[in-house]
Amino acid sequence: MNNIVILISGTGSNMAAIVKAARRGRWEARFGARVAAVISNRADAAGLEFAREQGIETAVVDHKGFASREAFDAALAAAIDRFQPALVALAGFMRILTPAFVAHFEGRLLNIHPSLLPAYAGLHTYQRALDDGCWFAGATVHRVTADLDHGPILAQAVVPVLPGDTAATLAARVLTQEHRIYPDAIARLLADKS
Ligand code: NHR
Ligand code: GAR
Repeated sequence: MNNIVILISGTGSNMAAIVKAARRGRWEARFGARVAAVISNRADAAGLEFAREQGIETAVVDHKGFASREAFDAALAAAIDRFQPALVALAGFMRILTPAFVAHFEGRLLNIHPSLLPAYAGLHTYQRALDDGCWFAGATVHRVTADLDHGPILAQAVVPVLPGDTAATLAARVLTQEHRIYPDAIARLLADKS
């Protein structure tokens, strides 16, 4: 079985989009793939409730319970390894991962980032794009490397910046595209494997 583990920190709408795409696209029949677990670093992440309702295993590894990034990442890696995943998808996961963690999951780690990388790596992407006067913004699916938001690009979507946009309205426009390109990129990777 090609297990997929999804890491979240909050709402989990990208995670939900992947779960729904897996069902609609019959990933189990076509690729032998399923979303095996959703893991959050925050116990109050809303996405955990959706995952439980779908009958998906959930786990919480709270970064605040660890003295160092290395210790947190080791516990997180152990929680993920239980599922022997073919893919680990960061979906609004908000903790920077150590080089050791990235090496352990090399070739299996993906992220969706709310900008047209390599523009606007890091946080506050919408406000930075607005402040710079960009006419376009977007989202990127990329492989995760130790170099934050700099891994190989697997998919991008471009959206216009519209008059009167705020960070919130731009984020909402970008997010609808994220829900399309992230499941599509994962399905392509699974198709390549099978
Ligand atoms: N880790 C590595 N090694 N490489 C990447 O490309 C990663 C990563 C971990 C997360 C997602 C990323 C994004 O898409 C991601 C990509 C969190 C931060 C951050 O500064 C930056 C980028 C991303 C995720 N986090 C703060 C930290 O100290 C905490 C912020 C918070 O908790 O709100 O870890 O944007
Ligand atoms: C998404 O826009 C995602 O691209 C972004 O957070 C949102 C999560 O939404 N990711 C980051 O900013 C990573 N630092 P979701 O929880 O509803 O999927």
